[in-house]
Amino acid sequence: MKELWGDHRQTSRTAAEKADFFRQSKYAMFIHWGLYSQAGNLWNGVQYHGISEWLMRCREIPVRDYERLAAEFNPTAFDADAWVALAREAGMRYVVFTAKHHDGFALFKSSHPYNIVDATPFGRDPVRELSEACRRAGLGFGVYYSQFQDWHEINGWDPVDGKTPFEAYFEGKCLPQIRELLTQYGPLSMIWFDTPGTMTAEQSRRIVDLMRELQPNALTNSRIGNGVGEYATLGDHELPVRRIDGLWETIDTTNDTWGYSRSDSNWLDDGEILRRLIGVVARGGNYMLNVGPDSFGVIPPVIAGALRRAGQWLARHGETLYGAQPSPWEFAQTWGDCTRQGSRLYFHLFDWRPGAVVRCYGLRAAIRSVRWRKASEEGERPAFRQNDGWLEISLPLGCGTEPVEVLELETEGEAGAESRRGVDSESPTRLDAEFAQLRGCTLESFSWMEKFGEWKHRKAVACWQWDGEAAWEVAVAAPGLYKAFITYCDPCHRAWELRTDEAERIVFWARDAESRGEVKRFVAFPAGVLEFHTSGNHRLALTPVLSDADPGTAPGLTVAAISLQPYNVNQLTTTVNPNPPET
Ligand code: JFZ
Repeated sequence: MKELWGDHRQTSRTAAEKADFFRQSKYAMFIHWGLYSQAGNLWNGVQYHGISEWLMRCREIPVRDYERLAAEFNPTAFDADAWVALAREAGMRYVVFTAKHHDGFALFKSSHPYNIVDATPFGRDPVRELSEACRRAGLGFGVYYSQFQDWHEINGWDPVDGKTPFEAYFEGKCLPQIRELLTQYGPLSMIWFDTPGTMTAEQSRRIVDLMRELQPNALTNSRIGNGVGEYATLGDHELPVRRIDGLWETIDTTNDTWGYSRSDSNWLDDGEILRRLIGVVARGGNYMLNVGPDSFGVIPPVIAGALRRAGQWLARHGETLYGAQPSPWEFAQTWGDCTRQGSRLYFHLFDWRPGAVVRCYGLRAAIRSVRWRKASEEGERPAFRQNDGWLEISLPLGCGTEPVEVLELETEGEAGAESRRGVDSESPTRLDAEFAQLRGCTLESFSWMEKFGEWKHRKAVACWQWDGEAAWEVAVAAPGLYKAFITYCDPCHRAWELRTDEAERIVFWARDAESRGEVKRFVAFPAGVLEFHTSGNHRLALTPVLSDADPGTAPGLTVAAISLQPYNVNQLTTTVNPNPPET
């Protein structure tokens, strides 16, 4: 499947006003709906698992057999205004709908006969109805179009007319349908392209030129291929750990499939939706979250409810996200995440306890005021202090009722932040691989599927030499003992060492955390208790322990993070403890 991704992340510059629409929006609804929704991953009486929109390809269903779904497709409950109303209640600012996915079936009236109006008893045009509903609701509207993969014509297991060369498909179906979408459905916010595969730069450029000619205000994402997109689409479900500059988005599913599947009810809840949305905005991106309506045209009620509850939070606190700048820090905090609007910072608390101390290191700005955002009243003003680079905010004893509480800070001027990571004295602190200084080892990007189409992405330190070292520069809030956990996989069953600049060291044995093929099974293992004798700046270094038992083999360990959990701290005290080491 990766061979279909092509050059899918590079982008080119875009006009300011188009970029501004994207930056202001932050949150959008992705909708995958088509003949695969009719099947719901059930085929010939067998229930399959994985992303359901790939059923035809995964099960090698001949075109003629798959077409039978069109004859049955009659989603009588489809109501464009209801879908758009949900997007609006969810706090989403635009909708992107699958006009044609890889199966080649068009969800709009196309001159190509394999379309919902001409080939189904339903006989209506959802692209038209959704574009009009979005305009009525004041939401942007875009379409997903699979410009390279088309299993009904060229990439099919049993193509109708044998192997059509891509150029013939490109000229005969792809460009004509893109032109139909650009000329018959009103203003589009974007066309969202996918899996450019082996398209040439000239072919990608021709699509972009057509868009600029017909709809110059419509954006193009990076999966148009060949670096000519205007904003970057990360890997599916990719939640970046480090801030990313420029225009970009994370796309995500509300369960584990894009298209509707009868066997997938692994729904996100409202808290998870908000934490992912906030985390992506805090790193500088947009979050486009998918729903997969069923064969009747109904968005599963469980996830619709979660989206509405998250939307109620956004109705109270959305100004902390829409149009916000990323966190001054490159990374998330132990207690949650931060966004910025000019000289105002918003601390989003994902997990907190009444009376807890919210602590962060390295803010380069004086704080004028701190207010706990309460929808009902002016909000309480927690006590705070800044000292030695640390900001400490003492939460009142009152209990909050929000899935995410928000502190609003006024700063003297625009806040910046140190790259050095603070080690909290009362909550676990995670040091991610991406922030390590490396020698004799490298930062690698891993992507794998848990089950088909359920992509996971992780950066980790690997390819170690014997003199290799991964080191983190930290600022320790308080001296004392900290229990270290190492999140890793692929161990070579040997000793490793974690050492501080005060010559404190622990040695641990890398035990089994076997991955299976490309599937990386990262596990947080306890490594030992480490002491910092002083607060302030320290250096933590991870290295393989050389022993005569291993003269030839290179040390192997794929390290994703180190977590430092205060030891002996009474976890029942008023501490914020949102990031327990991963398990
Ligand atoms: C593609 C489609 O194949 C899939 O069905 C769904 O529509 C998804 C949104 O997009 O899947 C991809 C494409 C690219 C990557 C991962 C999954 N990628 O670049 O990591």
